[in-house]
Amino acid sequence: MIPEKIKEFDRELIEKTGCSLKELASEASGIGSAPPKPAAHPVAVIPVTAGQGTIKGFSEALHAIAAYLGFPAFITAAPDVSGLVEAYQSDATIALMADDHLYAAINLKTRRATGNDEATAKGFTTALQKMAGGLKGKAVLVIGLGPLGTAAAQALLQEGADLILYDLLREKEAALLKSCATAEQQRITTGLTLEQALARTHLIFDASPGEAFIPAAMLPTGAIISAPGLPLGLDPTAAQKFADHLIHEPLQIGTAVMLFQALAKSRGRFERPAERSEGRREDDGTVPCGEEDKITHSFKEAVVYGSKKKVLPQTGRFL
Ligand code: 2YJ
Repeated sequence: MIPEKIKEFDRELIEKTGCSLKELASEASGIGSAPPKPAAHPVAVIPVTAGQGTIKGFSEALHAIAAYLGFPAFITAAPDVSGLVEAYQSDATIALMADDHLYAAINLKTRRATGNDEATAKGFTTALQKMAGGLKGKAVLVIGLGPLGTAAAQALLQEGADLILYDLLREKEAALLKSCATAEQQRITTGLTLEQALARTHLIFDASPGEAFIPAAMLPTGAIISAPGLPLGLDPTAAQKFADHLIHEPLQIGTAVMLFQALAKSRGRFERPAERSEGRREDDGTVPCGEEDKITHSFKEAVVYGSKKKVLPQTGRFL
């Protein structure tokens, strides 16, 4: 359960990265050295009944994460539009809400909107960078090139890492490579088998929805793994063997980064990667407000509140 385990999670995060959740999120969000004080920014968590409906414990988990970071947080009494009205009337700064397709934080005062994929990619890239003692000039293997993996590739390039891209659908590697600037393309390797890729680097970003396809024997000595992908690509033995250098959780880091990104001063643009083949992108790779609906993303399986449960493949909802 996230609400009960968040302190323990933070302790482990500090052990592995040297940073607390708050420090990591503040750094990953890029809001600078003097971040706004969470205490001054109430967060309204709005349950959403659209589509597959509310998920038991989901709003409570978001509430617990926001409160742990020092935001005055509350769950609106009513869901959906009434909840949004309640958030405005309560003078909340940030609304947190998710339907079957998108999990977003919206700053109700500045109109800045941030999305979970991009925030999760930034947060887990920062975690990898901390565990690795920097990423500049180092090769990082990105496994799984859906929206999260694509956002991670962008974040890792920004950190100065060289990339090895791997996806079961090999055409995704070529498409991502093609979408990068020429200078970035020089830093990207594609077309390797997973075994070849893992023989070239010990730094791994697992954004794949595949489960337990990486046995311990395939991982190099000293492997360091950032794994927001659900479920975990490492098999249970590998996960246990590399536990001290593995970060894998479904909600805390992404939500924390979203909250801090939502406090950034500029209105910004919607911070989520577009499907490469669709959707207009700005020069900085973000998607303009109003065009988020062109984006798709899904989880095949999610881990929420400490128990593993299947999710519907069509929607990838947390269950
Ligand atoms: O309010 C609720 O309880 C539900 N409407 C929550 C729905 C949660 N959304 C999902 O599970 C999305 N498919 C996942 C979005 C995360 C994107 N990285």
